[in-house]
Parts: sequence; C-alpha cells; structure tokens
Amino acid sequence: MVADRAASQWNALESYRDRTSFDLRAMFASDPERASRYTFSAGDLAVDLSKHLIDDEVLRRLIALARAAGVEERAQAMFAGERINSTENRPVLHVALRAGPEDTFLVDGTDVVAGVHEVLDRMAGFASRVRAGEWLGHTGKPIRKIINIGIGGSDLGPVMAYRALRHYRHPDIEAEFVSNIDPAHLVAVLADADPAETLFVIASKTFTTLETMTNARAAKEWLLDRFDGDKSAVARHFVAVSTNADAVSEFGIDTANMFGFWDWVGGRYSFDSAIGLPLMIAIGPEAFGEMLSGFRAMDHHFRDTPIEQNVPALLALIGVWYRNILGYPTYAVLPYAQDLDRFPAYLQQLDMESNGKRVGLEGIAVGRDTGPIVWGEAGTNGQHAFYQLLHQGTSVVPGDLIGFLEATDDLGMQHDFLMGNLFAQAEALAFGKTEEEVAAAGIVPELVPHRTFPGNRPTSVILAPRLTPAVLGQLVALYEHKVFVQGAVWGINSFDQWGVELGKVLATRIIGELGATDPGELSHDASTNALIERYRNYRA
Ligand code: G6Q
Repeated sequence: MVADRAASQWNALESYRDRTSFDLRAMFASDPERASRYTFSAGDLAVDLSKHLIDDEVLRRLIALARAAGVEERAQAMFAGERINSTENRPVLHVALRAGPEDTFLVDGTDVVAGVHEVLDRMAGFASRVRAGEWLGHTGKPIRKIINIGIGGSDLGPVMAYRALRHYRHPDIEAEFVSNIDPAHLVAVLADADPAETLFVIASKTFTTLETMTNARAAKEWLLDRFDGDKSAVARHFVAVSTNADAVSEFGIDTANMFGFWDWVGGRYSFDSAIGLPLMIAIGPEAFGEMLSGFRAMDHHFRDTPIEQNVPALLALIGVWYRNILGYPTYAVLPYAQDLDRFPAYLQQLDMESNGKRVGLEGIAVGRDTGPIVWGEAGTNGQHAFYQLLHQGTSVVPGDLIGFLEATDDLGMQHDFLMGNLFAQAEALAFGKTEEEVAAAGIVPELVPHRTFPGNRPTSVILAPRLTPAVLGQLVALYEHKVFVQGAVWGINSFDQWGVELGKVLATRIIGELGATDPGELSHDASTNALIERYRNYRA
C-alpha cells in the first residue's frame, strides 16, 4: 500500500512539524532571499510560494514523501497510457487531448493523437461555419445563440472558460449553459431564445445522464413546437458531443453532427476535448488552439521538471502539508479577475470529485485525510464577505490568489485597485498586525484585541501577464496536475467517481414514487417517507 511505502516520510514530516515553528514574520526577517527563492515559474505563470508555512526542510521532506509514494512513476504511467484508472480499467489520457502533431500517446499500442486531431479538425470546420453564418437554421437564418445542455464535467469547464475568455468571443454569437434539472434553468434560457437562430449542443459523454437527457428532450419539444413538428428541423438545430453514438442517433441527432471523445477522458478533464465545442464556436478554432498550447506547455513542465522545481507538484505537496500535517481541512481559490468567477466552481469539481476518496487503490481505507474542501470566489467580492474569517477566524484557510499584470478591460486606474487589493490581502494574511502595532496606532486598549490580526495565514500568489486562452490552458493544467500529485501521494484513484452513483440510483427510485398514482407503501427511513408524503399530499 502506498501510504505504508511512505510511512517513514510521513513520520519525518510530523516530527519536523512538532519541533519547528513556522512564523512568516521571522522567516522573512531571517532570509532576505525567501521571496525570490520560493518564486517559481511554469509557462507564463510566476508562482510565489514564499508566504506558505514552509522552509527548505519541509520541502525536502515533502519531496521525499512524493518520491517514496511513487508520484513520478505514476505520472510516467499516466503519460504512457497505462490503465491507472484501475476501478474503471481505463487509461487517463486527458494530456493527449492537447498533444502536438509530433507527440505520441499510446492506448493499447495504438497512437490516439491522429484521432484527437481528426475530431479537433471536424470541430474547427463546424465552428467556422457557424461563426461565418454559413451553418443555417431550419428557416435559413444564421445561428446567433448556442445553448449547451450538459452537467458536471460536460458543463463546468466550458462555462468557466466561456466566461473567462469573454474578450475572445464572437461579437454576434452568445452561448448559454443549461445544466440543472430544475425546469427554471432551461425555461429561463429559452425565454430569450429565437428558435430559428439557436443551436443546441447536447454534451454528454454517456448520453444517459438524467438531467441532460431530460433538458435535451424538453429543448427538442420546444423547437418542434415552434416549427410545426417538422422533425427535419432537429438536424439543423441539434448537435451532440458524446461517446455514445447509438444513444445520440436514437435521440434523433444525425451522427454526422456528433463530435466524439474517448473513455480515457474523464468528464472533469474533458473541456479541451469535443466538450469544448461551444467554447470553440464562441472563441474560434485559433484561440481554442492557443488554449490547447497553454495546456501542453504546462503538461511539458509537469512531465519534464524535477519535483524540486515542478510547480503543480510543489503546490500539491504544500497542500498535503496543510491537509495532513498541519490539519487544515479547506483550501480557497481566490481569482482576482471577474472573468474567472466560475473558476472556483470548476476547481471544486476537479479537486473534490477526483480526491474526495477514503479508500486507496488496494481497496483499503487510506487512514489519513485526503482531498480538501475547495471553495472560493472572485476577489474583491470575497473580501467583503468571508475574508473576515480568513483574517481573524479560528480556522486557518490556505489558498491561492490569482491575478494578472495586464487588465483585460481598461478603466483608468481600476486594474491597479484590483491588484493592489490582491497584494494587500496576501500581505495582511501573512503578516497580520500585532497588538503592539495596533496599540501604537492609537487604538483604545479595549479595542486592541478586536483589531489585532494573527497573521501566518498562508497563500500562494499566482501571476500571469494576461488572461489569454494560452494562460487559461496553463492554469487549468496546473490544477489538473496538482490534483494528480495529491491523489498519487494519498494512493487513491483520482479518476473514478463512484460517490455520485448512490444518489443517482436513489433519485430514480424516488422520482417514480413521487409521480405514481398508486404508490403503495413507502419503504425508506421514516424521515424520507415523511418528506415524500408531504410533497405528494401537497401536489395532490
Ligand atoms: C466528471 C463526472 C461527472 C460527469 C457528469 C456528466 O468527471 O464524471 O461530472 O461529467 O455526470 O456526465 P455525462 O457527460 O455522461 O452526461
């Protein structure tokens, strides 16, 4: 078992923690080089790790842990196309989705790169026709609205990236993303849609997901209602992204208008596959290609850089230090960019669905904490909401502050105000304000404790020149590989998601009971029975 293999490295970290204090003020005072020594670069990203509760010895011991846990071998196995998703018996090859033409990625001895590029080329051809107004709807009008219907991995990536790359979007084509099975979601989006100018992208790897298929059927009915039931309209207004050609065809979508991907791409790792079709239509094949090159740059950094300088690995190991050794249960993602407002939600899935596991690869309880609770919000909004707790609460919440040197929108000094806030927050969290400093500022004694900041609240500061497609690709790949490294250290399978299954099965059963005319006796627990009955009685 991996955890056992690394037992002495875990012990070494714990014993070092027990005999060392990590005081950021003191560590900065004693080491003038600390900021530069702990700032690393990967692609266009400069990552300042100096405000973390680490020193050289912590890093040395964490890196030893990673090596003992077999992180490097597992990364090699991923790049080699081995079936490292052992519970589903699949390779994990999202890195092949952004392969260059010169790259080779083998699945069972067959290079998959040509297939990846073939789908990308088909997507580009289709996206270009839509963008040029050449793909016409049923009445001969060009498409002006894309409605992506998908959920989880078939939604969060595209919507996050569509919002992030606002500046790169086609001026006359907008995209909407419908995910929730709550009818409010689809109805609200359709309220503003002109069927003659709308293209639905049904994005579902399995093409069986309840939410997506229910919304897709409702969207099809909506369209047919408006075209007098003429089924030939479906071919002009529906395309699919899926691995399930039979189900796509059964739904009524011509498989000529289906864009495929592969079972070696996990949902939450898929937005650079055909799942990115709405994004490619919005930003164009060229910008999409730049995004892929950003992913690729980070893949190469991750694959080729020793752990000592490997930014995703270092971020991951610092996260392990907090989760397992210092006992901090959550991790915040705080982008100082409004266009990254869905980035925390995207990372929540990437991280928590990947590493929210309690059993290791051998099926035995891991015996220590695994994935942290990931959360966050765009700065500066968060500052006026939950940062109070970050500064003065009883829990230490480590996090990443992400910012850009150049504004995407020029409004005088406003970008300086934004970035000034980012730098100030990282500084205040790290160094706080002592009682002496507060008193010296003339604060009345009874208020001094209330206005004191303990500091020592660690953050990374991740800076990039500008929020471009390439930088977005680098950021996403950074976190993909961070999650990978943590999963490898904990010895878990980061690529399955059995935890979402039980709820799906139970929901299907209860949905039947809610609508049944003769429901018979309910046989859940007393609470669930009562809730179902309350709902049924009200609806009756
Ligand atoms: C992601 C998960 C999950 C999945 C959705 C949608 O890794 O597998 O979020 O993406 O359940 O699945 P489909 O694409 O099959 O509809």
